[in-house]
Amino acid sequence: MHLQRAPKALLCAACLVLGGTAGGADLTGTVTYTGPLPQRAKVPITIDQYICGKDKDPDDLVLGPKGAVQYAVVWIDNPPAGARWPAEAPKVEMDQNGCVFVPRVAVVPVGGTVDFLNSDRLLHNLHSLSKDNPSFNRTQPRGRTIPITFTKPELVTITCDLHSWMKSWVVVAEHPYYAVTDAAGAFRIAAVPPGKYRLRMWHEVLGDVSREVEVGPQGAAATFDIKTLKAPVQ
Ligand SMILES: [Cu+2]
Repeated sequence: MHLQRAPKALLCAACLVLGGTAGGADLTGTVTYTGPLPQRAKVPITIDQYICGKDKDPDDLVLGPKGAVQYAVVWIDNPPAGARWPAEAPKVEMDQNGCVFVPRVAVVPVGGTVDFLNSDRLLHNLHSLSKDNPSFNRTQPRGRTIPITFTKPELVTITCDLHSWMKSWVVVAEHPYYAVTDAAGAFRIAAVPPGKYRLRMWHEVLGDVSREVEVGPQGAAATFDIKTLKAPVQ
């Protein structure tokens, strides 16, 4: 059966699985940075150049056309009552590939597991700077998968002690109304029931910003246009 012609009841069953709530519409938008930026230099790489290269672009603020910000986290701070992750939450992986974490930011449900991978032909390390979740500090040879389960809501910084420039974040989320912006700065939070919400955005150098948004039966769109840096960029 073609999905577009599926009976309404069937589509609604899909909504339940995906969003954890009955019905709702997309809350979409973009995150941009259109403020001043200092001259940014390449990040020099002094070890393991045969895999890691000689230098790399700074990745603490990744900008696309028109100031599009990648890897901003956007979420509903006051989620609808009964918001919960579906029983079959999506599998989350974070690779170390070319001596960077891919993706730089990942969202995992509370109680969920991130499979940390190493695709590089060298030794990496996983070092969490977590406070609410147990911290971990593990060496990671090539090809070894290290599954880590996160049990408390937290924004966890992950580093590799062997390569000082390597950094990533795991967002341990209590409900599914979270999104991470793509290369076009776009986010999409699916199946949001109509209502008024406080939408929050966090980014490592742009800080933590919130705004009110009203979601109707057709959904809503929201823009975060940031003009000042909250932390120095590389
Ligand atoms: Cu490393």
